[in-house]
Amino acid sequence: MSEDNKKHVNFDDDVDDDLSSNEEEPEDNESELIAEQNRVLQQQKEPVKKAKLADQDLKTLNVNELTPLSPQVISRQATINIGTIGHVAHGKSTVVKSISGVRTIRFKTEMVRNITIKLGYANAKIYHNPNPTCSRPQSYTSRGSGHADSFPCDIPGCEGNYELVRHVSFVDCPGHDILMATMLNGAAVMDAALLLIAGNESCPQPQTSEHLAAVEIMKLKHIIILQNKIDLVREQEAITQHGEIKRFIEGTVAHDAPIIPISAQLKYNIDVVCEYITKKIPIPVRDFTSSPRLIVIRSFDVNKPGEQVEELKGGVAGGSILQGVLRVGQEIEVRPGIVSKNADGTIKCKPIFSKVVTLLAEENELQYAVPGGLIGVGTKIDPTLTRADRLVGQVLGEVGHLPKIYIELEISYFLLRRLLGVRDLENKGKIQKLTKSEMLMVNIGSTSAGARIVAVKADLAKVVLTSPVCTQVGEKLALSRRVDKHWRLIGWGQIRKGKELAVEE
Ligand SMILES: Nc1nc2c(ncn2[C@@H]2O[C@H](COP(=O)(O)OP(=O)(O)OP(=O)(O)O)[C@@H](O)[C@H]2O)c(=O)[nH]1
Ligand SMILES: [Mg+2]
Ligand SMILES: [Zn+2]
Repeated sequence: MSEDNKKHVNFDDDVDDDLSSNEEEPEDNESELIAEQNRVLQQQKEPVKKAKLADQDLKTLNVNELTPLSPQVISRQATINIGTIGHVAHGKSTVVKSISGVRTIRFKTEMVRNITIKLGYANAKIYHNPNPTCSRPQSYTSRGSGHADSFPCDIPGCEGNYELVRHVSFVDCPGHDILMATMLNGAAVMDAALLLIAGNESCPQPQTSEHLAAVEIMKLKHIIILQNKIDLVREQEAITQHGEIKRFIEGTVAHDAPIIPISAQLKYNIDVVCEYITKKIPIPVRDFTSSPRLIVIRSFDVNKPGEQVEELKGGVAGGSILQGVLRVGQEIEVRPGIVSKNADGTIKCKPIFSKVVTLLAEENELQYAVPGGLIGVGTKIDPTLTRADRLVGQVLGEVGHLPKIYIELEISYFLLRRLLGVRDLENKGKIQKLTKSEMLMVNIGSTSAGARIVAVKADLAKVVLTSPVCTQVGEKLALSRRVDKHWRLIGWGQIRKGKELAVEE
C-alpha cells in the first residue's frame, strides 16, 4: 500500500502534533493492539467459566426471520450503536464504564493524559425484570457483553429474573476539540447518542454544540441528555443548569430529549439511563437480507514477531456491518484493496479477495454477524496488509457485490453559518464560502479523505479525493476545513455522482 494511502487513515494528524510525539504513536498502537488481540485469543484458549450463551447454527439460519432483538443474535452481539458525545472531560468514557464495565481508555497516551484519543468501543447488555415485585428504576440493570441472558434479581423483596432486553454497543467519542475528525467517523455509525453535560460547568461548552451539530448533520434523532457530575453541585445549581440546558437545546434536534441527572462516577441513576435506553431509543430498522457489507474501522496483524510460518494467522479487520449478514466460511472481497500509483502518477487499486475464518463480538464467538457494534473478522488475508490499521476506511463484503470506488465526487452541500467548536472567535467565526483549489476533509461513513475542490457552483462542488473511497451515490458526507491548524466542521453534503477508479483484476 502506498504511503499516500496509509496517510489518509490518519486525519487526526493534529493529534501527533499536540497530544503525542510522532515517533511514539504508531508503535504505541501496534503493540497495544497486538496485546489486546492476544489477550482475547488467549482467553479463547482458556475460557474462564464463560456464561452459556444462545447457540448460533448456520445450517438453520434464516436471515428473513432475524431482527435486532432475536435472542440468538443479542445473546452474543450488540445490535444498537449508541454514541457518547459532548465536551472534553464531561464524563463520556466514565458513563460507558459504569454501564458496560469496560474501560474504553486503553492506549498509553490516553492513560497518561486521561483523555480519549481514539474511538472507544464497549458492548453492554441491558436487562429488565418484568416481575411486579421489582419496581423501576431498579428493575433495569446492565452487565458486560459476555454475561448470561437471564439471572435472578437479588434486591431484597424482589422476585423474578432480569431478562436481556437490549444488547448495545457504545461508540465512545473523544471530546477534545482537535479530535473532531475522529468524532465524525464515530457519528456515522450511531443510531442514538448520549449527550454528556457536566453539571459543574456552564452550558453549552464548545464541543457540546459542535458534537450536537455533527449528529444532527448525520440525521440522528434519538438523543438522551445526561447531566453528569451531579455529585459535585448543590441541588439549586443543578436546577439552574437544567434551565440552561433547556434553552440550549431549543430549536435543535435534541429539543425534546430527556435530561437525566446522573453521577457516572458514583453510578447514581445509571439504572434510569438503562431504562431510557430501552424505552426511548427505537430499535433501528436494519437490512439483514441484502449482501453483507462492513466498513473497516481497525485492522491488525495478530501474530507475534518471529512467529513460525505454519503458525501464522491471517489478517484481522474490525468494523461495523452496514447491511446484511456476514458468515463464517464466506468468500469476501475488500475494496479499494491495494492502492498504488502508475508511472504517470494516476492512482490504481486492486481489491483483495479472501475468506471469513472467524467472527468475534468483543469476546463472544459468532457463526454469523449482523449490523450493530464492532465485529472482528479473522480472514486469510496476508497479515502485512492488515497491520497497523492499514485497511481502515475500506469496505469488506460479499464478492462482486460491493459499491464502486471513486476518486472524484460531485456533491451538493450546505455550509453552517458559523464555526461551533471554538471559543474566542472574534471575527474568525463566520464560515467563508468554498473556494476553488482549497483542501477540505470529507468524512464519508467511517472513513476520512482529503478533498481538493476543483469546481464550485452555487450549492454544488466537484472534489478530487486524496485517496480512493468505496461508496455510493446518495451517501452523505461531513465537510471540515482546517482553521488554526485544526479540522473544524463547516458543513455537510451528499454524493450526486462521481468518477470511478479503474480496478485491476
Ligand atoms: N465527580 C465526578 N467526576 C466524574 C464523574 N464522571 C466523570 N468524572 C471525572 O471526570 C474526568 C473525565 O472523565 P471522562 O469519563 O474521561 O471524560 P470524557 O468525556 O470521556 O473525556 P474525553 O473523552 O477526553 O473527552 C475523570 O477524571 C472522571 O473521573 C462524575 O459523575 N462525578
Ligand atoms: Mg473519553
Ligand atoms: Zn428486582
